[in-house]
Amino acid sequence: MAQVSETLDLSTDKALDRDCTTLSRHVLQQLHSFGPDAQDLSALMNRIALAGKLIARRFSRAGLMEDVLGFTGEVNVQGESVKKMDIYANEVFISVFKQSGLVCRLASEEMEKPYYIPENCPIGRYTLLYDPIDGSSNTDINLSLGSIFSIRQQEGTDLDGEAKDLLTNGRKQLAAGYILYGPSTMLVYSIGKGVHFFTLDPSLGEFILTEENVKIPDHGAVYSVNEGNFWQWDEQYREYIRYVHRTEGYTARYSGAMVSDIHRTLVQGGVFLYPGTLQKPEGKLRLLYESAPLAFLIEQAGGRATTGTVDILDVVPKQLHQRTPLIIGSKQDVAKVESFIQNGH
Ligand code: P6P
Repeated sequence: MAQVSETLDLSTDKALDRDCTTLSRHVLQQLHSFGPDAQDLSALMNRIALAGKLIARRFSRAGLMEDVLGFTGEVNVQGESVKKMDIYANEVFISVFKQSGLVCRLASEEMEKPYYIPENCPIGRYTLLYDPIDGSSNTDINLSLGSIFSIRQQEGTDLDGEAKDLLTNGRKQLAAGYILYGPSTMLVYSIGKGVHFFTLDPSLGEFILTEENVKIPDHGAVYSVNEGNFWQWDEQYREYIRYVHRTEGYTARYSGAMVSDIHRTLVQGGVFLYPGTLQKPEGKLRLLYESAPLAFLIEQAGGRATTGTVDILDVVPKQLHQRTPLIIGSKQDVAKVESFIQNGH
């Protein structure tokens, strides 16, 4: 009687093994552990994946449903008009974590103060910081968007409810990543052991591993910036843009959703930048739940992220919604922008 293994088609084996490499299994494999900390991180990532599936499902049917798209008429703590999807996605993260027993707080772009898990719910020792929908301007025009997340461990007791322990540098992050709602829904994450791509298989309802230990090219042809702000920048940025305009081999791409632009940069190389402007010298992007998680990922992939003078992961915020200028991407391309900022050429 032939051994079962001798009759199995290896290609089927590989496909089956890949389909079984779910996010939670991958996290445990990464940590080579089944201890409580590993199980917590695995469960945290699973909850994030559930949030991503719920948001992706809403986006995929938004045009067919009442009252999903458009503005709420409110303005958030950032002074930005709020989209209905911003609120929905914010609530999704709260709902999937509230009873998880994994977190004590959720800090979001959409909430002035962190949401503290109520006393009647199991309290965990992690904090989730997130931008529920990054790129809201794309919600009503069916373009790609994302969610950005960062996981930190609570330090101290936070008795005053001011979450001051979150005001530390980005190297304190335990995990970070994003969900990209594009032609396919992808979850990209790192727990400090490389960057890994998962793609949602709607027929399974699972995020399946599609690429491991992704490395960003040292250089790419694309520079990604909103040139509509050209005359609002310091001269050094304008000089950099003149350089890429006149130098063969560069091209511009800018989607309006940073997660999309960062994903392209991670895969193809290049640089994304959102400089400070005359009105907003600190720039538009938030540090704790936009720039720091993306900087964590890009550094894990062999790239760089800087304010222009300081590495993003070394910046210590003074307040939860602090903004920062951001230059992020391939080592050589980030260095080129820094050279114009620091030396004018
Ligand atoms: P602008 C979206 O609001 C966001 O935070 C990023 O996703 C995006 O890169 C940027 O702002 C777009 O801002 O000023 O170019 O429209």
